[in-house]
Amino acid sequence: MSRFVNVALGQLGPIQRTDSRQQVVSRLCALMREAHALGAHLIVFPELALTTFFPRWYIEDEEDINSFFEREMPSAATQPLFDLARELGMGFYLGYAELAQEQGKAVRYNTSIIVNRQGEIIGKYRKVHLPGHAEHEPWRRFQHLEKRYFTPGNHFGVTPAFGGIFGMAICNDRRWAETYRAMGLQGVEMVLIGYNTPVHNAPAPQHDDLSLFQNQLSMQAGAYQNGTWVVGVAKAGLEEGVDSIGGSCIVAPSGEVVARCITKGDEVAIARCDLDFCAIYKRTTFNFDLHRRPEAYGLLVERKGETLAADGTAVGVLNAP
Ligand code: CDV
Repeated sequence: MSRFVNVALGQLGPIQRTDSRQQVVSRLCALMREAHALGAHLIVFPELALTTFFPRWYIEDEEDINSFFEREMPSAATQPLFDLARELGMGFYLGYAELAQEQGKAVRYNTSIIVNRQGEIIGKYRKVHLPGHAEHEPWRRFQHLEKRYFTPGNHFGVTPAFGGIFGMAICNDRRWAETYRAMGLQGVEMVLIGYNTPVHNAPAPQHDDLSLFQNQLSMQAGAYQNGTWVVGVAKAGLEEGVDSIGGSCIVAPSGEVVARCITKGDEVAIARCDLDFCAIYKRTTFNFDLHRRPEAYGLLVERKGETLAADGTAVGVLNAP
């Protein structure tokens, strides 16, 4: 049996601060039309795809900060995306900054949604792993203030979509094994990820030359170790003086890259992905029920020379002579 989903990478080049939502949405619509012409059922856009990557700036004025956030989805500015999805019969994944109201208080999240082929939102995810820092650090060439501007999400769920089981993650999430495993344990068959990754890593500049390699490494490992497709999409190129990696790609459950963007601008690349290709990995090498040893993965603590599992049961002797 085969369950094919034709998936398009909707990579974006830079978005400058002065670019309006309307200008960005028309670029996204152009990518969607191109992907549709190539036979796509689903297009994946990057993290914070509606604006420039504003956490690079220390901004004090609350209204200035809020100008990068969406109070509703769809909004007047983003409605054309939903209309086009319905017209073309094509779904999309979109990252954006969300200003939510919770118990009468405004809360900011780094969010993504899955929209189905009828143009309806069927899943929402709020970024769990927020990188960077919360206070202004003037020694950096540019800031990475996600910890200041966003509240972390608290859940990796999965959504039935496009005939399979879909998951979402955002940028830094892709570097964490737990991201994929949390969804792998729920049977995920395709994980959609958007990212903004500057080439320069201020706290560890010696890693700058490895940024593209480590991007792909994380997604290939996550795909293979959980028997799932992984689709990673960049906002790339020189944005407000900061150079970000491209390297958007689609990774099969085998860990192989089956499609890849080659520029750092707006670009579509497509792959025909068989969701049934996950099963052979989930049934054999990564059959979790058969081979995982959760009892060995708990937090280990030492008590009188014994090693204890998190529930207090003795599982061995630490530092045995
Ligand atoms: N937007 C991100 O989450 N970017 C991080 C950077 C700070 C390294 C990333 O993991 O790509």
